[in-house]
Amino acid sequence: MEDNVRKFLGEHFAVTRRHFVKSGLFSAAAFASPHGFADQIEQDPRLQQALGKLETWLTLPDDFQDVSRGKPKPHKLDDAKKSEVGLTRETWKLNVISDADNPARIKNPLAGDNAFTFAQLMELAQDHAVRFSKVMTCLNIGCPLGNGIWEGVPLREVLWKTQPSENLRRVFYYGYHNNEADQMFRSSMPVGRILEDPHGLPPVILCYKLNGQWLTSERGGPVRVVVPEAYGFKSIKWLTNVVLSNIATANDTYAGQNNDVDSPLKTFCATLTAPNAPKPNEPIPITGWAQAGISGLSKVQVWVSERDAPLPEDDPYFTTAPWQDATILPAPSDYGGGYPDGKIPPATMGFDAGGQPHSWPMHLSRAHWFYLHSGLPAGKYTLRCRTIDNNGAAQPMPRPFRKSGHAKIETIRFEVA
Ligand SMILES: Nc1nc2c(c(=O)[nH]1)N[C@H]1C(S)=C(S)[C@@H](COP(=O)(O)O)O[C@H]1N2
Ligand SMILES: [Mo]
Repeated sequence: MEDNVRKFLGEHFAVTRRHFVKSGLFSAAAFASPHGFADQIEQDPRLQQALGKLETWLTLPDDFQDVSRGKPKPHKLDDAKKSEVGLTRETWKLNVISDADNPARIKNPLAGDNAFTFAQLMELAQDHAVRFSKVMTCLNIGCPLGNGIWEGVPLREVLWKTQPSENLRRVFYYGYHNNEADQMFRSSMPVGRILEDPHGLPPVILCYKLNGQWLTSERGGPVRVVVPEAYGFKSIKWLTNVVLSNIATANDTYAGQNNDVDSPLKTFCATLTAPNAPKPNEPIPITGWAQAGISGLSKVQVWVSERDAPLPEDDPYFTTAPWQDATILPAPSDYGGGYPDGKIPPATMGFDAGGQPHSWPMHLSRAHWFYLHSGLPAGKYTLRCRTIDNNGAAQPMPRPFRKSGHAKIETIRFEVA
């Protein structure tokens, strides 16, 4: 590189770096290495623009996409009605009872005058509250709904209050559904998952805060279930009833719609900024998001092929294609999400006392990535992107089935002209 060019880039880069550090997308440390990905950012203003458009790591509670059922949707009820049916913190009541059809033996059902209240939840929270990050993703939608820090009390703390002794194998639960049986949306978990956390997983919680703010009605407040490793349908909103049962199998409402209701989150990715009519031989900035499923996220990769070139035979998932590694963005300096200082609060699982992540990308959360393609001659092309999990499995494996959650390799067609 010519010295004067280097000098120009140096000055320009200082401005870029300040901009990105200030915007919170990168920490100053991320820019410290002279020949890392920062070089690519330095050299391409359109990549800078695309990165500048990325959402913060945490989604603002109001920016989550909504998957709510009900006529009317419970969060659309007026305040008086919400108060009447227990959808406010002041009036919320949770029943925790035995299943009449498959009874579990419990000594102390929580119902009627003995129903569990929000004040009691807050009492438990003093000693038992936990918070952790989780990406909320619908099994049937191809992109995450939002990434947040969810705070709550482990469901087992409330379960033990019922004094169960035997015949308890499954816990199912549902929320307010306008008191119409056919509007009920129910999920279930094996009791073992509620009582004990597999290595590295946070507990199943009764969640009352998202990103440090009271859970809004739209997000399922005052209280919803959050299952860290599960798709969204296990995280029941406007929770009103938990049923302790001796039923041996899942009885989720979602099972009736051909969904694999035991499928934990998959690792997958897609683009956010895709090639947009690039000019010949000009660099092509690409950005996207990725979800770290239960088996983690080790790489995002992209592959650009000529549209008319034959595809590899007997290789439906393109495992032998010349995939290129993209850059997964490092932990940001500003996590966003509505935290006033953009910092992760103390005692958040997965982060140290200073708010630094123990590992990155964060397990069961969303990451962002970019790739700067060096440019292509005029022609028609296909861009694909995929993830590699921590076991070395490439998307859409190891569970390619659509109704176990979306993990299809994204395919984008574009033309260089
Ligand atoms: N009570 C109730 N809880 C529910 C649902 C619902 O329709 N009713 N939808 C579920 C589904 S399918 C998903 S994907 C998540 C979405 O959470 P969100 O709307 O907060 O983004 O909520 C789940 N919890
Ligand atoms: Mo969903």
